[in-house]
Amino acid sequence: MLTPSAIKAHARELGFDLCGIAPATGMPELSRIHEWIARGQHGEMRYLERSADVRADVTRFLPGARSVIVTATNYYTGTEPAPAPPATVARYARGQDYHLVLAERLEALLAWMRASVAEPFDAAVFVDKHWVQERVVAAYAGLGWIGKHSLLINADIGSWLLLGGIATTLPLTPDVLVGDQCGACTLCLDACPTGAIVAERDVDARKCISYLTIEKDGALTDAEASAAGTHVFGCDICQEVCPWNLAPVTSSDSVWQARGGRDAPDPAALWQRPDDRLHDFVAGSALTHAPMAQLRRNLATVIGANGDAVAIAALERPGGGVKNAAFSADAPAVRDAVAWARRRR
Ligand code: B12
Ligand code: SF4
Ligand code: SF4
Repeated sequence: MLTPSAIKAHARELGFDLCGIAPATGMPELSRIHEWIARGQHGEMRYLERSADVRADVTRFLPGARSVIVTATNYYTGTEPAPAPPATVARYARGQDYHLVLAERLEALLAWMRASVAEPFDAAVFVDKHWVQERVVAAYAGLGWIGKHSLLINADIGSWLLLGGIATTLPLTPDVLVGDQCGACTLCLDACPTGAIVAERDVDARKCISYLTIEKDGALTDAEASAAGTHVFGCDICQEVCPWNLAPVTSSDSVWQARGGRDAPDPAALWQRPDDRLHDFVAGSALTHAPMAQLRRNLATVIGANGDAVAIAALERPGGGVKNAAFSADAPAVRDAVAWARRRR
C-alpha cells in the first residue's frame, strides 16, 4: 500500500527537501485568484486569465483528483552578493532551470508510485507553468505558511524554496495547514522598492520588479525602468530582508550552484558580448525562458541605473561593435532602454 510517509521518504531520496499532502478540494483561498485578476494585478500575464478557472479548482486540473502531493526544494547556495552589486540575477535563476530539474524528479516519484501500487490511478505532475496555485496547495500540505510577501515560508528552511507536485486520484491522508508566523513584522512590505506588496499577502505584479524584468514584453516605461534598477532578472529583496531567512539552510545540490557567472553579473561586459556568447550566460537556466532581446533590454536598463558614463557610452556598440553580432540589440524595446540609459548619463 502507498502511504503518505512512504511517498515523503521517497521524495527526500529524490532530492526534495519537503513533501506533504494537501486535499484536492476544500481550499477556499484558491478562488481569490479571480479577484486578483479582476483588479488587473496580473498585468499582461494573459495566460493567468485564461487558466484562472482551472487554477481555482484542482479537480479541473485533474478530473477526479483526491489528493495533491506537494514538494518544496531549497535552492539557497550561500553565495552572498557584494554590498551594492552593479547587477543581480535572482537566486532561483543562478543554477540549472528548476522547471526541468523538478519535473524530472517528480516524474521519477510518480514512476515509483506506479510501480508501488497494483490498482490504476490518474496523476498529473505540475511545476510552475502548470495550472495549479502552488503556494496555496503547499500551505494546505503543511509545508509552511504564506508570508506577507505572498511567498511560502517554512519555519526550518525559510522561503528560498521552489514548489512543484503531483495531483492524483489516490486518496491520501492530508497534512495540516500551518498557522501564520509573520506576527507584527512588516519588513518585506517596508523594503519592497516599488510598493508592489499592496497589502499583506497581496502583490500587484505590475509593480513587481520580478514581473518587469521577466514577464513584461516590449519596452519599459521610464518609471518601470527606474523601478527595475540593477535587477537583470527577478528580484529577491522581500526575501533577503525576511527574518525567517536570517540563517538559511545551504543546499549542496550541484544543480542549484551558480553557473555562467550569474551570481556576479557584470552588465557592461555582458552587453559587449555578441548574441552567441550572451547565450552562454543564460544556458541551461530559467533565463532561457525570456527572449534574448529582453535580456539586452534589462542589461541596458541596469547600465543606465548604475549611471557609469563609460558603460553608457558603450551601449552604442552592442556585441563589442562587431558587425551583425548582436541582432537582439535592434529590437525596439532595447533601443528604448538604451535611449533611457543615455538620458541618465
Ligand atoms: C504569476 C507568478 C508570479 C508573478 C505574480 C506573483 C504573485 N505574488 O502572485 C510574478 C512575476 C510577479 C512572480 C514573482 C515571483 N515569483 Co512567481 N509565480 C507565479 C506563478 C506562476 C503563479 C502565482 C499565482 O497564481 N498568483 C496569483 C495569486 C492570486 O495566487 P497565489 O500566488 O497562489 O496567491 C494566493 C496565496 O497568497 C493565497 N493566500 C493568501 N493568504 C492566504 C492564507 C492562507 C491560509 C492560504 C492557505 C492561502 C493564502 O491566496 C492567494 C490567492 O489565491 C507561481 C507558480 C504557480 N503555478 O503557482 C510562481 C511562484 C509563486 N513564484 C515563485 C517565485 C520564486 C517568485 C519570485 C521569488 C521570483 C524572483 N526571485 O524574482 C518572485 C516573488 C515575488 C512575490 N513577492 O510574490 C515561486 C514561489 C515559491 C515560494 N517559496 O513561495 C512559485 C510558486 C514558482 C515555483 N514553482 O516555485 N511570480
Ligand atoms: S520581488 Fe522585489 S519588487 Fe517584487 S514584491 Fe518582492 S521586493 Fe517587491
Ligand atoms: S519579512 Fe516579516 S512580514 Fe514579510 S514574510 Fe518575512 S516575517 Fe513575514
